[in-house]
Amino acid sequence: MRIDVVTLFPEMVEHAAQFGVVGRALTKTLWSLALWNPRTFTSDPHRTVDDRPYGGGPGMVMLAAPLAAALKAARAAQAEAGCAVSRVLYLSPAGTPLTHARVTALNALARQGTGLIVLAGRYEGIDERLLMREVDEEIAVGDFVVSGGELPALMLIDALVRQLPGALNDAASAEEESFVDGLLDCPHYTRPPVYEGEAVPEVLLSGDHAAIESWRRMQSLGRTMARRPDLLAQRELMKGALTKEEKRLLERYQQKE
Ligand code: 9WO
Repeated sequence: MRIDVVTLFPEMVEHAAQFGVVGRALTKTLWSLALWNPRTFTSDPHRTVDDRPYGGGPGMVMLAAPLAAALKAARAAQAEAGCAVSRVLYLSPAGTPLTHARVTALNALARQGTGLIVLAGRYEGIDERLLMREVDEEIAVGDFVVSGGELPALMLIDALVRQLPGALNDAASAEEESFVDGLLDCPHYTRPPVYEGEAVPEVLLSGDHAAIESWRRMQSLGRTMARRPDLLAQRELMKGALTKEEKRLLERYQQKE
């Protein structure tokens, strides 16, 4: 998988990509990363990348031309590296939401040879004409605004890379299936058996694997119902109504609460 990032702060992305699962996958060459700073594609003495918004208002808008030049370089580098096509992704609070399913779809595209170019903006935004001409998908990682697209871009990249075969160990990969099922994760416990007077749920110490699995499923269903009823509704559309067993587990969870 090949990812290029266009950003005014390449060091931020480069540095963050060195850690944990994502960094290990980079060392294993499961993916490769290249960074492009639009400032290096300017020719004026001040290396200008932004200007005041037409129509007035606060803040600055990123100029189209330096971004276009950076994107052109990224596309050329991806073609040189063997990518048949490139897909440009813009991280923005005005994008459509990133979901597990969307990550999986992008991961599949990238594995089939599409190079991903991730555009991270700063200031109040990017000239709309650049976005119109260059961007294939506008993606939001949540309904909030941050100071730039770099952290959202890193979230997208992390989600994409951890889905690559060999990025996670087999046990962890199987664990991932839980979100695929459209439910929130169950609670986790480790030693000590009693912490600050709070004991680990007895069933987890029982060695009864069927009972443990059933308890975890109950917790996932109960938490999803309590915290993210929208996910349960979505799951119902995808997979049909709750099974009798799932209804029974939810009732048992609600009795305990
Ligand atoms: C800045 C701003 C200031 C006042 C009123 C509204 C405003 N919106 C923005 C804004 O959207 N700034 C962006 C900063 C410009 C593009 C990059 N930035 C960004 C990306 N902030 N938050 C994101 C983002 C991306 C993906 N998912 C969630 C948030």
